[in-house]
Amino acid sequence: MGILNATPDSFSDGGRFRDLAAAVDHAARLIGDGADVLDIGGESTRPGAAPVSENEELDRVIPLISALASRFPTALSVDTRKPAVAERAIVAGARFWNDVSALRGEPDAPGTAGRLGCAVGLMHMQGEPADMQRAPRYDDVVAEVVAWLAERARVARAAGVARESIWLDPGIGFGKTVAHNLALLAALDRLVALGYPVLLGASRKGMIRTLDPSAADPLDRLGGSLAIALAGAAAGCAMIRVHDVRETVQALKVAAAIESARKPHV
Ligand code: YH5
Repeated sequence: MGILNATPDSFSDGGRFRDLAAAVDHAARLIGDGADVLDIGGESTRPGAAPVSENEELDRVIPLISALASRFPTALSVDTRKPAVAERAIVAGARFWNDVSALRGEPDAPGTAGRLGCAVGLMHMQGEPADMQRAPRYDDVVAEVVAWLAERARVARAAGVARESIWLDPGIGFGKTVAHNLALLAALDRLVALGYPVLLGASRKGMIRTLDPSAADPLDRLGGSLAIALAGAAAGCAMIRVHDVRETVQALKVAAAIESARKPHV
């Protein structure tokens, strides 16, 4: 899954059309680099980010999804917590609702997902983006995240979402310390064992900087992002959300080739 930048360039005065053209160019590059899915979000959910209105999110995301759906056969994902935005995105051609609130954004979120019949990504988050990194606390982070996601999957299924349309995501960096993130990454097999496909997103995230203080610039976090992608693939994750698609696809291909060369030993 390639992350498509759909938030406006605040340093450009070219307006909406320039932002749309730049996003289409970026999409073409991600597809050429080997992305199977493009994730399109109009709301920043980074720690401390300001909320975005529904109209603003629609204006950022819907014209872009329409433009991409008419140009490329690649699956499109909409990263939103708002059911109305998800619905318009699916109608415009998106196939996947990536919901970092796991259908808790609004009361009609589960019902909307069931009615739309799209695939949904349910991500774990403790707290809200505005305050989630203030004091993350768990007794047993792995057990709590796995049980919480199993419960959100149950809610989705009760609302009519098909079992095979549900994806689970541990939400790296969303209300978690580096120790919590590492415990989750070391126990991904327990999430995979629930039987739903697992989506993992850690590309360029802050934990990489904590482990390598020289990587203050997110662009200097490719090595750490690849290490996490490979750990995820080894544990059985079915999709990895990344900025650097070409490098990640290459790393995953080499790891898969090594895996296929493994000789069974008695
Ligand atoms: C995710 O994990 N994450 S938005 C801070 C960074 C870098 C990247 C520079 N949406 C996820 O990517 N959806 C986001 O520091 C997501 N899983 C799913 N399913 C945060 C992000 C980022 C934040």
